[in-house]
Amino acid sequence: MFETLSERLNSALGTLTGKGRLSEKDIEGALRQVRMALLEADVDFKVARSFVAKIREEAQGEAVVKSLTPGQTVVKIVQDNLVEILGGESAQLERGETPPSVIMLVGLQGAGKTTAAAKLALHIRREWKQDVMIAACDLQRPAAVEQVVTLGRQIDIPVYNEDVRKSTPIKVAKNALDRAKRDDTRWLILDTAGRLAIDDDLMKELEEVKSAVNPVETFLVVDAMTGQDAVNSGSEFNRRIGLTGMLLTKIDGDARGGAALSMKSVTGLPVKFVGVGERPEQLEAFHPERMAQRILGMGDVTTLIEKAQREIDEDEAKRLEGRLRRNEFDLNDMLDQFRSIRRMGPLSEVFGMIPGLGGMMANRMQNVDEKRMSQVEAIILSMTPQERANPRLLNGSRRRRVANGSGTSPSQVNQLLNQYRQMQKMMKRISGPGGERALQNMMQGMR
Ligand SMILES: Nc1nc2c(ncn2[C@@H]2O[C@H](COP(=O)(O)OP(=O)(O)OP(=O)(O)O)[C@@H](O)[C@H]2O)c(=O)[nH]1
Ligand SMILES: [Mg+2]
Repeated sequence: MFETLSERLNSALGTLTGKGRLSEKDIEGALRQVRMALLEADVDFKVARSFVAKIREEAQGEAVVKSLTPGQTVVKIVQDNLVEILGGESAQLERGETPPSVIMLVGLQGAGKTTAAAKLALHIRREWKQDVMIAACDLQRPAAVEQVVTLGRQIDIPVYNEDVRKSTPIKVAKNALDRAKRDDTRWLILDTAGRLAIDDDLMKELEEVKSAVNPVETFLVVDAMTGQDAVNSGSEFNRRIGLTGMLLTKIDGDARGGAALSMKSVTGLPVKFVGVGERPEQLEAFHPERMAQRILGMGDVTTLIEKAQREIDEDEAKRLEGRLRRNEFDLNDMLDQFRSIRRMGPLSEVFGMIPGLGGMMANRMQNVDEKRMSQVEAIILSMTPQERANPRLLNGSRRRRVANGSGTSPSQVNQLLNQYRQMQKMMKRISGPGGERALQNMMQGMR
């Protein structure tokens, strides 16, 4: 996510942090690199220019001159301004006064609207424990309705739809609203049709749907990879239909980040959510502060903890703790642990949120570790249940069998068993008396 931008900005600012005093030339040099980094990330050039100008002004201020660590102070200035252009405060999802609160999703073809409808539905149900319904208002192609219906079935969210040949988007929207009212459903999400480029017919249709159901939120779904074009289409949609915010998709791809960084400044609309993958659970609320920290390689511990809490079931954690105390942590538990970490997302993303590891390092670890994780799974799955519960059974010939079965080598199996023993030891230390302290020491060791 924003790897190149992150790398560039960090190297620009890195030239400042080591120095005891900063000359004008130092600052100018760094600012030039910052500007280049932004432009290369496809940030709107006016936005980049005013960003750099603001930092220049603040960097000449007293705070920097008097600071014992002027480089750090400049980094802080950059961070604060980054938060500012990303939108400042985190924007919340609005609720209507009387249910259902309607969220309408609009955007160009393939931006990720349909996926986003499912993601938002899941998000709302998980965060607020309220009922959500999706309305299939894209009647452009029969397959579109089919796609939402299937998605809805997968995540167990009702989808309201009508016969494509007989209905219209407005009818579907109105009838869905009636149905939601009758069923006392709190949220209604409208998936609408996209077009390749903005055209008048599309805009008219969307205007009509909007005035028929009066949504509390109208989100433009934007593909982060389209860069400046996305920003331009954003302004146009906003002018015609009136938007309340944006949902930026595919920031897990090689998006250069420019769209995210320019959207708020150019359109005045906050980014409220970001899509970080294809799966329905891969949606995150957008927090400018956390995003700035991630971009500057400072990690994002808050999101990491939230993800961990979401993926690791509380009962499961208690059960594991009990097993640890009784010294029963076995390979099944290890496999569970690995799987819950994997569910948190690609490792590079997880590592990127740990301060100190930063985006760059996380990137390098990505391939190696994804492969290694799959190996760990394969190896453990090639063992018998008895072996998993009691790894001591694994003598030489059994290890060879496991290696064959998992397409690895006996030394890789040994490596895994060593890892298991280390993990077991570490877990014992953490869960035993003085565990908190041990954990703190470990965290310090990581920095
Ligand atoms: N990697 C990644 N892929 C995504 C994300 N959001 C959507 N996609 C993918 O993008 C493609 C298009 O998504 P859709 O949700 O069908 O897009 P749409 O805007 O509904 O498209 P139309 O209905 O044709 O206008 C699909 O292959 C999705 O899996 C995301 O956040 N990350
Ligand atoms: Mg669609």
